[in-house]
Amino acid sequence: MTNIVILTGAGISAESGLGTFRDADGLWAKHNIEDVATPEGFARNPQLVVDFYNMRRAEAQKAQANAAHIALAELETRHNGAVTLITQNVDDLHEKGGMQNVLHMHGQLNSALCSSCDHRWPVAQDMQVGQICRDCGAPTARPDIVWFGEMPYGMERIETALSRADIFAAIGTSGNVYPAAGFVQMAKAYGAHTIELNLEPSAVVSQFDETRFGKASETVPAWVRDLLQT
Ligand code: BV8
Repeated sequence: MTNIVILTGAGISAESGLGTFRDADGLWAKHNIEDVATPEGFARNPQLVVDFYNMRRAEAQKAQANAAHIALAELETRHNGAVTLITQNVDDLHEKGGMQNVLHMHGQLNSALCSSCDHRWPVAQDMQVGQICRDCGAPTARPDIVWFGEMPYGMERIETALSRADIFAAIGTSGNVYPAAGFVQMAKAYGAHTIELNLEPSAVVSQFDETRFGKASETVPAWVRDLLQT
């Protein structure tokens, strides 16, 4: 019974047409991180930030899961040990691909958060600046996204899963953002076999026991086939 922990990043959604962050034509090439992915940026110009996430929510809604998302859902169904999927992605393509349990450590486009009372509720349409909280009625709704300088979600569950991992895989992430980029080190310290599946070497590639380079829609189904045959 092997426990598998998987961390995904924007690269797994690239072939579904969603932009990554740090590729040449990525989101950070068109937007300033400080302006759209920090609490200070939101305080400075909430309309810019709300528009940025409205645009990404609309794009994600039109996007379809690709073979990589679908392969991971098959692994979750057929693997006889635990499969813990942690994603840095805020889209719902893992869910669209059939994954039952997804830990969105950086939040989700389809969720709103009230800055006053911490209430969360599903959103499918555009959000507005000063949107009213469905619970406390204050005009303090914001996108339910973890910005830089904010605590990622689920860290205790993540650390527990990493401490029990026999296999840790990072898929489609450049390894630039912490604490996610540090998970491989934690898993390794607990004795996990670590593998990176990416289009090109990440910033933390040297910490992996195994690497498989290529497009996620090809490397992930092949890796899942290998796992399910063992
Ligand atoms: C925190 C919002 C503390 C959601 C995001 C100095 C040193 C170390 C750390 C820090 C530091 N200074 C500041 C920090 C902390 C900071 C950080 O790490 N900064 C970095 C930039 C240095 N981290 C934080 O602030 C985090 N919080 O530390 O809190 C704390 C403690 C106590 C109490 C309070 C607070 C919060 C981090 C979350 C920030 N939010 N985004 C959104 O808008 O989506 S991060 C952003 O980057 C996204 O979430 C994204 O998921 C994440 C990682 O990017 P990737 O997914 O890796 O995407 P990227 O484009 O970079 O790479 C894509 C990869 O895919 C590439 O490798 C490419 O080759 C590959 N690829 C492309 N196509 C394909 C492919 N692979 C396969 N197939 C393909 N077809």
